[in-house]
Amino acid sequence: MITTSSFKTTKSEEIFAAAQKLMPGGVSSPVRAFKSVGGQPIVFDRVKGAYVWDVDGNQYIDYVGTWGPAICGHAHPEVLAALHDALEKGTSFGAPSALENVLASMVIEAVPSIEMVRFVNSGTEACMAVIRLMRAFTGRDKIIKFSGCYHGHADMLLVQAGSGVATLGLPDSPGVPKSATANTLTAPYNDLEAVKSLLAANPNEIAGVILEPVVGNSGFIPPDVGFLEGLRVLTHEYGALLVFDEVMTGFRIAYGGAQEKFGVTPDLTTLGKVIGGGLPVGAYGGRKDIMSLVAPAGPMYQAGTLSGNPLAMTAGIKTLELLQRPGTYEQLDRITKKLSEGLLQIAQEATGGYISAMFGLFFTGETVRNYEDAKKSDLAKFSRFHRGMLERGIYLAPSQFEAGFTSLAHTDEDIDRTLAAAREVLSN
Ligand code: KE4
Repeated sequence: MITTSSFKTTKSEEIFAAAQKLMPGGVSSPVRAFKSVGGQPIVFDRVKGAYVWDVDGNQYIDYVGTWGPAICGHAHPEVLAALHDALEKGTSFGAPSALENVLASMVIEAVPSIEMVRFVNSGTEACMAVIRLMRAFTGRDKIIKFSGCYHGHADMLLVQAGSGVATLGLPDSPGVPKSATANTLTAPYNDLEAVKSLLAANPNEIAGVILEPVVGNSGFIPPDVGFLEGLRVLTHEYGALLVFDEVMTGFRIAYGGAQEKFGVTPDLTTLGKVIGGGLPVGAYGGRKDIMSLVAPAGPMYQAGTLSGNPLAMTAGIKTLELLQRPGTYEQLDRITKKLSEGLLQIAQEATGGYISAMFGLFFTGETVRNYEDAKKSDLAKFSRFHRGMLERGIYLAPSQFEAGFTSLAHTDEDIDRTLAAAREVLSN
């Protein structure tokens, strides 16, 4: 167990200093840089189960889980064994493999909206492709997204985005031409009236609505009762498509994702993270009549050298097999309930919650229903909390505008240790 006095990060600091000379901000993805929580990021040496060890030998209980993929725990022995076998056959084919059929069948069987699926290499690619598909199918150009939702870094989606964009307080992003975002309309999350107004004001022009069915990229924000159902009715009414971006929630909120949990079936779904078991993957899928437009079956072009590669397919297949085991989601719900309710009890002036293996905490007494609300929470207090927990061996997402993730590897003892650390940090 780390204590504040034993918390040494000398090697992390050396490696990160060198990294900043080699890579912008010293990282391969902005949110890893700890910009909004202060201090320096710790440099990972290895991960296993619910734990991370940094290059200085400190061990942490990990609630980021490489941003979602590690839902079965890091470096799961059965995933590693499957990958070892797959490696013997090569790392990339660039040609059809039976493994793609296996994972595709598992995804189609699990996710209510998906009748056909296309694999890509990231959630960004999946969301970029699904926007193109929405437009190809409807012949319309405009889309609606929600402020604070993040769907990867494709130009047309970098509008009032969450996650790292929100973390860094960027007003969107330079380099994105106005022409690329002119057709991207935004509404506050959980605001059906705002969506209805946009649909009515742009008759026959809106290809579809894309959202995180449970928001993780503004911090954890669940849909109001009736919000998802309302979007389903409105999009039907206006001939627009409904797209659930389940890159984060897929196979985490439930085996069939948020659409299974809430009983609302979109027209299209994007996936990522969990279905690659820690290797680069993304996917988009949905109604057969829509997916049949995707090249080479149809004219909508999308491609990728490493799409469907045998290693990501193997890790994804094994991960979903592990998640199919009886009791999985009951265990994830139990352990996350204990953590989330414990944190809220300790934190007092705080709000938040959890659904299955996804949780969040805002330091505010007000309800957080959208990104604007989230921004009003005490961000400075979150930063102090993050640092205090890190110094006690608890690794939380380094941004208020991210969700926390548990896994099948987290134990009651881990949760007890986490709550003990939170009591110490929040009592100071
Ligand atoms: P990737 O391109 O990072 O694989 O997926 C983009 C994406 C799309 N949709 C949702 C709902 C997502 O959460 C993401 C990516 N999530 C962030 C963390 N909130 C990835 C971490 C990072 O950017 O480093």
